Amino acid sequence: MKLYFAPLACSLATRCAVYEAGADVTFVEVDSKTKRTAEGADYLDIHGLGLVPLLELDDGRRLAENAAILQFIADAFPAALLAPTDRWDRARLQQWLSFVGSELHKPLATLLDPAAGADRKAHARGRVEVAIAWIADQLAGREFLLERFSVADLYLFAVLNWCAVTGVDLGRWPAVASFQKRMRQRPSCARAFAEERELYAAELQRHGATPEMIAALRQAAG
Ligand SMILES: N[C@@H](CCC(=O)N[C@@H](CS)C(=O)NCC(=O)O)C(=O)O
Repeated sequence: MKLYFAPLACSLATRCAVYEAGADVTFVEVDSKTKRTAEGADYLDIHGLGLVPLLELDDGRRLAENAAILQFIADAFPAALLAPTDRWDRARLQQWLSFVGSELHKPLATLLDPAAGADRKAHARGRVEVAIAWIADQLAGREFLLERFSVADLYLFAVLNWCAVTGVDLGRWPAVASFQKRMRQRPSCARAFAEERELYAAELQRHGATPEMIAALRQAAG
């Protein structure tokens, strides 16, 4: 399998899932600005929307969308216990994947978008705060979004990382801040984050960021 990803994008969740599963996957970096892959291809020829993640199977079939890819990995490697199989709990997993994708990922992405104006950003910030407050309520007294660890936790981890660079202070929601701290310490997440942070710094450098800018971003990202 191949995973098309961009450093520290939402595709980080799938990298974590791959490490959790011990799966044999080739990672293909996509440059967010040029849309070229590290293999030299035009990514828009591979995925017309230019979005990551994209999973390519050995027979060439391709699967897009975080929620679908994460569940596919979970189902392909059942021994890793990354998703519940019980019908109700599976529906709750899908509920969380949808929630993170629509209520948190998208408004956080607006905060990261240099083309978004102040009004759009203010609206997005409000949505992010409502979503995180909701997650904080749900996480009270528990370790994971469901009764046990699942790919939904990985998706949440991947997008919450953007809070540090968008001025969203997770300290306002202690249950969420400690969730994120726990996830950062999980071996799959710690490894994936450290690897992609270096790749992200390299991408910034390719696009002209100074060493000082990169150091400042590294510090903000933790
Ligand atoms: N609905 C998609 C959204 C994926 C997405 O927004 N990916 C971002 C990175 S986090 C991306 O590829 N952005 C590049 C672009 O917008 O051109 C999914 O859940 O997979």
